[in-house]
Amino acid sequence: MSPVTRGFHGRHEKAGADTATRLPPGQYVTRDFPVLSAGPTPMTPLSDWTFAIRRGGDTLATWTWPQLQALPAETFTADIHCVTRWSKLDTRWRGVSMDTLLGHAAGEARYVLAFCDGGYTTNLPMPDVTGGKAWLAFGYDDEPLEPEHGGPARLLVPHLYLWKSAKWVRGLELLDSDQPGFWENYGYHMYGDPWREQRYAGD
Ligand SMILES: Nc1nc2c(c(=O)[nH]1)N[C@H]1C(S)=C(S)[C@@H](COP(=O)(O)O)O[C@H]1N2
Ligand SMILES: [Mo]
Repeated sequence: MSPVTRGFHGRHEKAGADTATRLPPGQYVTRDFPVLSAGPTPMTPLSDWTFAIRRGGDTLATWTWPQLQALPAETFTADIHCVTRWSKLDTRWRGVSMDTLLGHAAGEARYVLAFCDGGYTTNLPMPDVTGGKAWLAFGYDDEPLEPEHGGPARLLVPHLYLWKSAKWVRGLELLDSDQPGFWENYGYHMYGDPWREQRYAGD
């Protein structure tokens, strides 16, 4: 019989020793990987898939799937935090740093709007998708990223609430001014820092 209180089992996992410092306010740790999608999972064949950097009407750069796979990739571990209050610690991903994809274009815009198959969008300041803080992720736990979690590839920006990590992402639109994306238009915070509990506009 475990001496641990029953309430610590199940969905709300008991925290490890360092969890107190790694868990943003109002979050609990889960071992599950919940799926949160505003619509059906799009299924774009890899032969049709591209990732694009756009500005205004111009496409500044595109990568096909084989071209993306040819770029230097990193395996990295991150804690992820959903605004619905679950956090998942030590998630293991593989992907290409957004620095590699944005290249010199990064310095020329202050914000980006990520766009996706299915029409989802989300906005981020350029400093939050550069400097080693964001990836185009296509692997999870040494496997290809599952479609329900955003495969073939999703944005991963672990230092912001997970709605900023656009699944099925197909590119970034470079912007001079901040423009709300899908959830931001419904009242979610424009920035979404879990450590400052920026869940909704005005937080
Ligand atoms: N394209 C797209 N990306 C999305 C979403 C979505 O509905 N569509 N949901 C967001 C939200 S609200 C969250 S919490 C995370 C959930 O990622 P998961 O389903 O892999 O847990 O994806 C984000 N990215
Ligand atoms: Mo979410």
